[in-house]
Amino acid sequence: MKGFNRARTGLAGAVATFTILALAACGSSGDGGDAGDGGEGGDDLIRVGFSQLGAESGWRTANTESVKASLSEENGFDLTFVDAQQKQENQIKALRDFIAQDVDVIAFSPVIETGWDEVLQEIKDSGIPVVLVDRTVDTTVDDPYVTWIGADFKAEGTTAGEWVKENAPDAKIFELQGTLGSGAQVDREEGFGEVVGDQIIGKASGNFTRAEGKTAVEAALQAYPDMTMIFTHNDDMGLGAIEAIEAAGKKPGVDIQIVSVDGVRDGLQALVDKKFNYVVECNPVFGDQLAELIEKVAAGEDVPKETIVIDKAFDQTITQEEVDARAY
Ligand code: GYE
Repeated sequence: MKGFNRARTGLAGAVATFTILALAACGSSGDGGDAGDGGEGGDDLIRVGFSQLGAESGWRTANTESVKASLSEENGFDLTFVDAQQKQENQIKALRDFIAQDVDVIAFSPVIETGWDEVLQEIKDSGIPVVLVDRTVDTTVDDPYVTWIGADFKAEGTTAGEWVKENAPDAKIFELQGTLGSGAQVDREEGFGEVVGDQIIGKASGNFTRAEGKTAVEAALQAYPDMTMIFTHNDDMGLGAIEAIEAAGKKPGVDIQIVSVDGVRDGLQALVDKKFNYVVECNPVFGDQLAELIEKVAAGEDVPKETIVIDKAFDQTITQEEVDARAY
C-alpha cells in the first residue's frame, strides 16, 4: 500500500511538471483569478480545483475562508473553487470539469461517503492526484486519494459521550444527526453511541443546518416528550434546537441540555449564555496545512496518508473573553 502511494505521488509530480510546462506555452486560464495580470511568476502557479460541499454551517463558512486565504495567488496557487450546495451531483460535475481543465491537483470535501466510484476512477485514469479534505469516502476504487486532512469525527463523538456519562448519566437523549451518510454523521454517531448508546431515545437528521435542525427538534419535542438532552452533530442545528425549545416554553441548557460539536463563535456564545452545556471542538481553520500538502503533492513529494486536525472541548466555564477572541 505504502509503496503504491509513493508511486502515485511520483506520478503526480510528473503530471504537475508537464502541466506547468504546458501553461508556460499557452498562458494561464481558469476562473481562479487573473494569473496573467501580475506578470512575473504567474506561470508557476499550482492549478487547484477545489470542490467545496456547500455553505451549510458556520463551520463550513470558516473552512471556505481559510482554504481561499491559503490557496491564494500570492501563495502560489491558481484556485478554481466551486460550491456544490450540498448536492453530490454538483460535486461530481465539478470534479469532471477539473479533469477537463487538467488541473494539477483536485481537492474536495465529499458531502456523503458513497457514490464516488465512477468519478474517482475517472480522476485516477486522468493521473491527477486527489487531496481529500474534511470528510471521508467509502469507495471500491483502489488507493483513491493521495492524502486526507480532517478531524477525527469518531473521537469527537466519544468525547461528547464521555462528558454525558460523567455529567448526565440519566439523561434521555435525542440525537440530532448531520447529513445522513456523511463521514461526520456516521463517525460522530458511532463514537457517541459506543459510550452512551443506551441513553438515546430517538434520532433524526437536521442536515447540518440551523433551519432543518429547528424543524427536526420541533417534531422531536412532540415525539419524545420525556427527552432531557439533545446531542447535536453541529452547532448550527443546536442553535435551531434552542429556538424550537424556547418556542415550546422550555429552557435550553436546563430543561433540555444541549451537547454539540464544532465550537464556532455562535455555539460558544450559547455556552456562555448557558443554553449549550458542552461543545466538542472541530477546527475548520486548516487552510495553511492544506496548502502545504498540496504543494508537496504537486511536487511529487511524499506526504502522510492522513493529517488529523487537533480538537479541544469546552464546558460552561468558558469566558466571554475566550468567545470574543475566537477567530470564526
Ligand atoms: O461539523 C458541520 C459541517 O464535515 C466537519 O460539516 C464537517 C461538518 C461540521 O456542516 O458543521
